[in-house]
Amino acid sequence: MLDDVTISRAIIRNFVEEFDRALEVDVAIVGAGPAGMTAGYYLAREGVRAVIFERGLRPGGGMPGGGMMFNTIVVQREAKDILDEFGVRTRQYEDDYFIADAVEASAGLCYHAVQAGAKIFNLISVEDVMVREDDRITGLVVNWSAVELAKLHVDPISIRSKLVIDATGHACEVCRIVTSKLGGQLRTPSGNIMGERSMWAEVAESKVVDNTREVYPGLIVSGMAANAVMGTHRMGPIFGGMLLSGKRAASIALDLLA
Ligand code: 48F
Repeated sequence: MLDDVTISRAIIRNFVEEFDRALEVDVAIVGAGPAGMTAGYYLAREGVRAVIFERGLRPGGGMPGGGMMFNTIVVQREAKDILDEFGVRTRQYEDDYFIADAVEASAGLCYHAVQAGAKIFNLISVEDVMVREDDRITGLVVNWSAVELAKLHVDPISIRSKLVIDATGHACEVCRIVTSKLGGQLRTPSGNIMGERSMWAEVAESKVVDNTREVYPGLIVSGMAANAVMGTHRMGPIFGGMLLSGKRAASIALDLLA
C-alpha cells in the first residue's frame, strides 16, 4: 500500500536533513555547469564537504546545448582523460579533437559528482555572499530561484563555507557581488572584472586554466567565469577548458584547505 503523505514526508524529511548538512561545508560551489560539477567531483573524491547550488532545474549549464543546439561537444586531447574518468564515451574526430554526446557528457559529470558526494541543490540561486571583518568571504546567501524569478519579497538564508567557487559561467555572478557590494578589489590587473573578450578558442582554452585562481580571499573563480573576470576570450562549444579549470579549482581549494 502506498500512502501519499508518507511519500511527501519522505521527501521533506530527507531534503531538510540534507539541506541542514549543507549549511556548513568546506566548499560551496555556485553553478552546476561543467566547471562547477568537475570541481565538485574532484573535491568530494578527496573527502571534502562540497555542495553545489544551481539556479536552474537541470544541472549541466551550457553543456547539453552543445553548439547552437547541435548537441555534440568537442574536447581537446588534454581533457579527454577527464571525460574518461567520468565514464563519458568520446570519439576521435581529428588529431587533437574528440567529440562526445552533449547530453551524455552533462549526465556523466552530474552523476559522478553526486555519487562522489558533491550534493547538488538545484532551483536555488545565490544572491549574495557572507563576509567577516577582514572582508574574507565566509559563505553564501541563497534563496529559491522561484522567489528570485517571481521577485517576491522573501529573505534569503546563509550557508557557511571555508571557500566559495564562482562557476557561474559568463555572468561571473559571485565576483560581481564582490565588486558591487563589497567594493572589493579582485586580484585582476584592474582590481575589477575585466570582462570577457570575443571568440578565440585557442587562446581562451589555454588561458582558462591559468585564470582559475583565488581572486579574492576565500573566493576561487573557475570555468568561463574565470575568463570573464580576467578579460580573456570566450571559446564557444569546446569544453575541455571547463573540465580542466574545474579540476584546477578543486586542486587550488585542496591546497587552501590543507
Ligand atoms: O554557464 P555554465 O555552463 O558555466 P561553465 O561551467 O561552462 C561554460 C560553458 O557552458 C560555455 C562555454 C564553454 O565553452 O563558454 O558557456 O563555466 O554553467 C553555469 C551555471 O551556473 C548557474 C547557471 O544556471 C548555470 O547552470 N548559475 C549562474 N548564476 C548562478 C547560478 C547563481 N547566482 N546561483 C546559482 N546558480
